[in-house]
Amino acid sequence: MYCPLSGTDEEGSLRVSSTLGHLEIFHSGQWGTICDDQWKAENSKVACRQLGYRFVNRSFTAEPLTGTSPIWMDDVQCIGTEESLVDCDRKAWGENNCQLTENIGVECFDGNYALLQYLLHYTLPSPKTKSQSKMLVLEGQNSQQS
Ligand SMILES: [Ca+2]
Repeated sequence: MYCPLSGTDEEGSLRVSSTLGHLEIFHSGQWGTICDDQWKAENSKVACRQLGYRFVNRSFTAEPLTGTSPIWMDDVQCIGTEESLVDCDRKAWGENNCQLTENIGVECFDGNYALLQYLLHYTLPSPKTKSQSKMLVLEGQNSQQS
């Protein structure tokens, strides 16, 4: 599940490509990508918060891009409390040693989705009735004897 496009054409604004899933940042009048070098969880946290989401699902290296999209950011190192990726330690705009195969992507979610994930992972199977338990024990004994 990708975050929807939510970028406005403002300096430092973020959006996520709905087709390839990579993160894009607006700088100097143009959307560009962010390199995955040294990417860490704190970076995703800041990115998701900036996009208007409460939680990070995961980050990943997105599908390679073809074309001439600028690689705006590289070696991003956030603490996790920054309001924007622009506030994180990083190389200067456009300075990078990356290819367009190294675009970082993020998946974010909000509170409701978090609850859903929680329920899916932690809902236990309903307790067995007494007779079902007995049957399972008998089957076990049979298999040991044969
Ligand atoms: Ca780098």
